[in-house]
Amino acid sequence: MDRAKETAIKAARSAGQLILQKMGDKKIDHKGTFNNLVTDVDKAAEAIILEILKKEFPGDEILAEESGASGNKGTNRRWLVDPIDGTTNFAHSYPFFCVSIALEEAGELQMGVVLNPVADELFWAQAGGGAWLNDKQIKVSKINKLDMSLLSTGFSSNSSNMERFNHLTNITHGVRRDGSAALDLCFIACGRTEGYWELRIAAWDVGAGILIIQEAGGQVTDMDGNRLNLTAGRFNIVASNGLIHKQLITSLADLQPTRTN
Ligand code: LIP
Repeated sequence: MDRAKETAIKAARSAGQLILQKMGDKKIDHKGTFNNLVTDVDKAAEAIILEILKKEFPGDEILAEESGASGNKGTNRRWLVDPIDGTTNFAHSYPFFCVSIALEEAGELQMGVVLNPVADELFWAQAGGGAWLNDKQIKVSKINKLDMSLLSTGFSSNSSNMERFNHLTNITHGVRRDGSAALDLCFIACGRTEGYWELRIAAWDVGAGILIIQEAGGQVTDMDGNRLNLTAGRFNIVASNGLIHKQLITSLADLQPTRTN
């Protein structure tokens, strides 16, 4: 698994270098709706990552945000790649985005890497090996009360989440909407926030962050508190330091006008 981690870090750093170089020189396009953005840099960064992964692991399957599924479908090893998580931020040169790369084996997350190239923060984890920020091990926070917690969420282009955002904002220390699910998850892992939720998120957005939180002592489930199914196209997610998980699930459920899956 070390070779997978080293390869993922190499790919993330190569993509991160290009992303920073192109911050002031990108072409913005839309995927479907007017506010679901993609740039030429997303695609170029993904091409760099996939070239490195396919050279090192030609027998593996890859699911990437911009190019979809590729590689060997018959294997039980699947890479989850988001070349720029936080594309809308990047498109506006708003400096909060990352590269997210994860590896699943037989349906279990084994390795995850999230690189924030602006802050030069590399979050990573291997199953059973703890969670790390650069060369320091990280742990979730010890805050055990929802009303003392700082949360985050996202508004993927086709989900309504405003009522929950308002409600949770009023009963906690606040809810941040940073625009990068992978970094939202890593911020829980290193104790900067205590919880996160989002509707209709994709596996490539959260695969690496899920393992990093779990290895940092946190918890990730669906909105009912059950195990996530990463093979679903899009799914609802709740993540936390574990200590506030039940309180967060309950508060979100209090408000669900209709169950959205
Ligand atoms: C983004 C997610 C974010 C979500 C956005 C978007 P992308 O991923 O990280 O949490 O709210 O709608 O899906 O598209 O920048 O890779």
